[in-house]
Amino acid sequence: MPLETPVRVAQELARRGYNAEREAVTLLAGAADPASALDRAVEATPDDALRLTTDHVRAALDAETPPASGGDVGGDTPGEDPSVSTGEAGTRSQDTGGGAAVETAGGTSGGGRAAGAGGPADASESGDWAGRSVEQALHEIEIAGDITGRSTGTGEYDDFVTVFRDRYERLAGQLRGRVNHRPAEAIQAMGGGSDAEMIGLVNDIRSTASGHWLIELEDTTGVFPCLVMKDRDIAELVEELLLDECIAVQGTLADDAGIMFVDAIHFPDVPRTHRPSTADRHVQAALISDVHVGSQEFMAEAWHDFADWLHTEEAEHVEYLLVAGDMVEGVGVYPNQDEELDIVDIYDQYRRFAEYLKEVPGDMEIVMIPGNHDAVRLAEPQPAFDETLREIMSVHDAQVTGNPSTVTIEGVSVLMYHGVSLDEVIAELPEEKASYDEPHKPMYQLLKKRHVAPQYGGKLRVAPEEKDYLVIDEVPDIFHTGHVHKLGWGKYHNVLAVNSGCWQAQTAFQKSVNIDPDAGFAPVVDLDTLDMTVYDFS
Ligand code: D5M
Ligand code: FE
Ligand code: ZN
Repeated sequence: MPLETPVRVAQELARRGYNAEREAVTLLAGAADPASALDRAVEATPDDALRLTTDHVRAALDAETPPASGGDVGGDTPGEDPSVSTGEAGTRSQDTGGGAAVETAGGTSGGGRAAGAGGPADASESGDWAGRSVEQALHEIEIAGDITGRSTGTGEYDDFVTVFRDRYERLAGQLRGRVNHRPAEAIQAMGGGSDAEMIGLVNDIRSTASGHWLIELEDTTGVFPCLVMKDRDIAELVEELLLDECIAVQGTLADDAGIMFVDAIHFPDVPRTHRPSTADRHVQAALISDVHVGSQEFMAEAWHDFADWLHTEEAEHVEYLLVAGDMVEGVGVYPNQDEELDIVDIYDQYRRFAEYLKEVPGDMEIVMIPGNHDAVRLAEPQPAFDETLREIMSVHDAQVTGNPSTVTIEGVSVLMYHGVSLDEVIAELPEEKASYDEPHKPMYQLLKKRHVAPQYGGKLRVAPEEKDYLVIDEVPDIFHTGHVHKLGWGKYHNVLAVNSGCWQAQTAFQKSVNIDPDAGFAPVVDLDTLDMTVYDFS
């Protein structure tokens, strides 16, 4: 491939896994033989470097003229090169188990993008690239599990009974094949020493005076106490339990038949053999959330860079944009929030958000669910934005749906959920199983429990409906959440879990509690392979 233009050079470097300093790219493009200069520059770059620097290129160009100016090649020692890593984000995201690289798409670092110019300028620079050409006829989006327009709950006690009964029936259905369970009332009638198996919702978890765990399970016929001894391997699983989640237990009744000694605990879980579906063609989706327009900390520049980048050749296959809630900062969501508002009227916030949405290429399909900062009811499941808000955001013909919803794109199902329950899971579970630094891990727990918000109460408000919309009936191919403002991704039994960070710099509250948000990143997933690349616009 001829490498006469900087954009071509940058693309070729990107193909080989390198980011490059802008001047390095310019130097290469101007070389007598750019292709061989690029080969040499890559050779001269330390193996562990992610970024090609001007020095690497100079070394390579010097070596091109045979009587070289004396042993310069390879003179760059990796340890001395400050630009070897893409910085904090690159390193950290490797830790989060993702395995994909963080690429710097914004700013002045090349990587296939012209600095500062953005959009159309990039297109003209890239030689024969004629700009985005997206075949919208190929687009396919199906939406399921959306509460919008179906809410029947009145908040009465009976509604709670109905929703918990539905939760039990559906999750028990997933566990039934694995245990030969009996209803609580049948177990109550069994004799001492009998083997027993039960499926129930966790009603209570207590530790006994001697440090064992007493778990009360409830089904539609009654409750039964189950004891997990502290020295058993399964005691570790008790640390993962949340109230109201559905599990199965197998064990033996005590001599007086009043309690079950538990030998095994089963979660509804995702089968290890789960094989995700993929798209039939190379097409990508950007998964973002927590834009928080209207906040003083909203990162407008990062957003502009992201939107500009979407117009470049590098992003031509990014045909879908999924936004998992918190479009705007909202009003009155947290105490003293008004002190940090840039736009105080909620509708004006959505008007401004619509302006930002306009920057996104018109040929992209957008799907949006609400979050806890949005102007819809706070209790989950949350319905989609109402007519007025849709009208305000209509500039882009985005699809709006409830929180949660399953959005199937060209055969790949994406469970979108804003993520308020993640705070609860992180608070309840041990650090290694769920933390803000590895936000994909609490997502694994939700997949394991097959419920996006198992524990009712606390910060999480649940609206009782005639069915439990928060149960994960079908295993999704991708699970996409936001809310905790941290970036992290990984695979759980082949399901790609992505928590997408945010577009809001650290707020005063976050500072006070040491939350260090990952702001200005765009995780992009290949729908044909489910591989992830994170682009950095921060
Ligand atoms: O919340 C972003 C993250 O920060 C989420 O983990 C909750 C937490 N957060 C932010 N502000 C507060 C206040 N004031 N109290 C408690 N927790 C908070 P988001 O709701 O998406 O902005
Ligand atoms: Fe948020
Ligand atoms: Zn949120």
